[in-house]
Amino acid sequence: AYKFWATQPVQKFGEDENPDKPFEEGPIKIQTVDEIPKEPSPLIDGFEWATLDLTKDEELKEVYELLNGHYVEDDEAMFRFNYSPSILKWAMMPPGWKKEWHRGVRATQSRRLVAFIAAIPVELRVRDKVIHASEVNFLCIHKKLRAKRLAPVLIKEITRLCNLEGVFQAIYTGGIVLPRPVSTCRYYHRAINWPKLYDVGFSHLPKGSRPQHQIKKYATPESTKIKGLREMQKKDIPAVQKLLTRYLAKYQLAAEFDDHEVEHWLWHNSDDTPDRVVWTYVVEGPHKEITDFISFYCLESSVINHPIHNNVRAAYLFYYATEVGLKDEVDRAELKSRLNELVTDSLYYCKKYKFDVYNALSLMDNGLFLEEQKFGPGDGQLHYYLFNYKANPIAGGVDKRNRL
Ligand code: YNC
Ligand code: MG
Repeated sequence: AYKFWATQPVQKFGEDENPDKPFEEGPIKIQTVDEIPKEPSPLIDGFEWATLDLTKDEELKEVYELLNGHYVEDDEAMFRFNYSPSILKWAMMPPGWKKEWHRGVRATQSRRLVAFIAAIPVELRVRDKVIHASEVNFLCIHKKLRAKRLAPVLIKEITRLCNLEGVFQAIYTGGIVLPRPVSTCRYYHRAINWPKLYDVGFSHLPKGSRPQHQIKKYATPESTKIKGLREMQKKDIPAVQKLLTRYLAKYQLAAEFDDHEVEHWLWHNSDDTPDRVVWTYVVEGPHKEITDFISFYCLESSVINHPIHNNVRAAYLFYYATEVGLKDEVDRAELKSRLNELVTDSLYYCKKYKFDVYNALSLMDNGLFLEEQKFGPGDGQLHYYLFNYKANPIAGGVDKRNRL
């Protein structure tokens, strides 16, 4: 098993797995840019490499259509992620993005895009070390070309393209088990539009319950409660950046964001994007200081073969931070109550912007509010992987000992 992965610089199952014997963390294989081939490996006959220019609407649309028809589905093939063109730009064109890292495969005759993989730059902190890395995502192969060992070819190509830019480490996530997760999270879901989620088969009626009871259970607040809560504005970027950086410092695995990245990932510029991707709310204190913020982004899923509903509109809880979690002696009870207030208020906005469900992972401090906010565990797991970096395991967040 893992014929391809066994050849790659990743940690193997059964190696260095004694929790009582932590090891020194760092790169697995050391290389320099001049050892890296300047040309891609050849593809099988009839296919060729293509760099996709996502600043061109036609090429963005090609990626959108490939993913819309062939990207990640749930185990029962009821839902498939439907990343909108604006979300794809947001996800693949953050500060420092490179056109070369949007790599595709075309059928030579028809010119049709049949496979894709992407990377973005990320400064990744693993415990006390910061790695100049990439994040690999959107690996997708047309359904008719599956199980032909094309995925390893795409993965080796994106590795080559990262290496050529001096990047030798990467982070990636997936629902499947590969050698070897550095951390594993579970997905949690909080129903907002319960009748629709029930209709599409996402939510079930618990034994002995009635629809009316579920609808009541998942009612959302009539208004927000936190004093000083308002939408993030451009002027808030430096304050949000500082607060986020201080908050993320307590986790063992996190990205580092500068002001430009905070602007890109968290601030919604109402002047452009036709369909909105991200919502961020800050709390402004009496002296104009930003004491908290919370954010979520929109990612729809297509409902496969349903007579009435075509899509489910999901909000994904994104970053948050609060001064309450930053005192020298953090009072868990106080943090818990503040996070619950923030999430409750964000739920008000999820409802206002017509989301059907609010999704979150068992990471950061989410274990402090998931249950109270009526998030229930889903079937999906999300495994986190590091490429060419050896690290001791990092526990997910619902286990409170050791948080991601
Ligand atoms: C996967 N998701 O194990 P072995 S997540 C990594 N991530 O290799 P074939 C995967 N590897 O076991 P198919 C993988 N899925 O023999 C499969 N593999 O060692 C491995 N689905 O290749 C698998 N998107 O071409 C096996 O498989 C080998 O035709 C088999 O293609 C797979 O984006 C796939 O779920 C996933 O489009 C493309 O099923 C296809 O089945 C598909 O015969 C629907 O491949 C969409 C989907 C995956 C979403 C994602 C993260 C990708 C990370 C890739 C690894 C990056 C490493 C870092 C590189 C940069 C380094 C630097 C610097
Ligand atoms: Mg294949």
